[in-house]
Amino acid sequence: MIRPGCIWHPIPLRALPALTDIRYERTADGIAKMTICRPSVRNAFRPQTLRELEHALMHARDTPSIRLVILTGEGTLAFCSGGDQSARGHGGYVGHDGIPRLAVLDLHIMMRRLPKVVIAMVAGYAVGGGHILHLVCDLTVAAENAVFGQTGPKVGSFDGGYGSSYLARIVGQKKAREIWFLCRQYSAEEARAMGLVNTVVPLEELEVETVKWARQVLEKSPTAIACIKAAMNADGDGHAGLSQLAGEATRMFYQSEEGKEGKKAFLEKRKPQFVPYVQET
Ligand code: S0N
Repeated sequence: MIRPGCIWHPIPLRALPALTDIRYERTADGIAKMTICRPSVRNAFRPQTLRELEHALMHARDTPSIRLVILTGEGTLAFCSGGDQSARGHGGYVGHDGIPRLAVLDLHIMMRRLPKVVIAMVAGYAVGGGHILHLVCDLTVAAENAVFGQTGPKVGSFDGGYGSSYLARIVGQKKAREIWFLCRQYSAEEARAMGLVNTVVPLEELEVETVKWARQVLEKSPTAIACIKAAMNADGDGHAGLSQLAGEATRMFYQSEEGKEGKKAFLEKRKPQFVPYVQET
């Protein structure tokens, strides 16, 4: 028999390296901004970019004083041009470790599950996987120079997840098929007309207007916002969506006297007294 002590070795958890592909900043009043900083490739994402965005999203989720996230791209030419084609190998995008992955799908889910609003601030191209990134955001503020579209069938890729079914929910089946089958580019105004973006503003007003939208959200009840986001996602996200929505209910239940009584009774090794909390329905 192998003694457990002989085969098990601790796994050192490496601290995340300094950010190279994104900038992560915040305002004093609780707005975080994540900027993809790869302008020489129109802010295309590689595995490292996605890893950094995931790390920043986890930080935003776990920091109560951060109440909203703005996702954007460096410069005025592109929000994001999707997966970096030079990092694309067989079976996914290859990072430093040489393993091909389709990690952007995890990022989509993290953005959907974040109980805080995510606003896409789009200048220039939001195409391919970059188009899906803005799609998955809760709101999109676009500059007049913004250009939207899918490129997958031109470059030999496609997103059958949120990039297809959720897109069709937003713009309708016919339009979504047009977007994917023809791979056309759409102006900011065309995107607004099909419900893909919330508002279009002059490029020089993009950040001011996005922060204005963000601050209007910040004035609202954070619990109401978290619950409504979870509720809107629930029908598209199946059990995972229901779990997120129910998680918000659980969080509130934990804060109630009834919820606290269950825990207190367990720790005091007595029977819980739930009778005072019986409600008439
Ligand atoms: C963005 C476009 C329209 C900009 O055109 P413009 O302004 O004329 O500039 P260019 O001269 O074309 O580009 C400037 C430089 O940037 C490089 N570059 C641009 N985009 C990319 C890119 N995506 N990857 C790598 N490099 C890029 C150019 O090569 C050029 O470099 P230099 O200066 O050295 O010549 C135009 O550039 C364009 O059409 N870009 C390609 C858009 C595209 O097809 N993107 C990929 C689409 N596919 C995906 O996004 C993958 C989806 C995905 O991620 C996924 C899907 C399902 C499941 C999982 C995944 C997953 O990966 O996890």
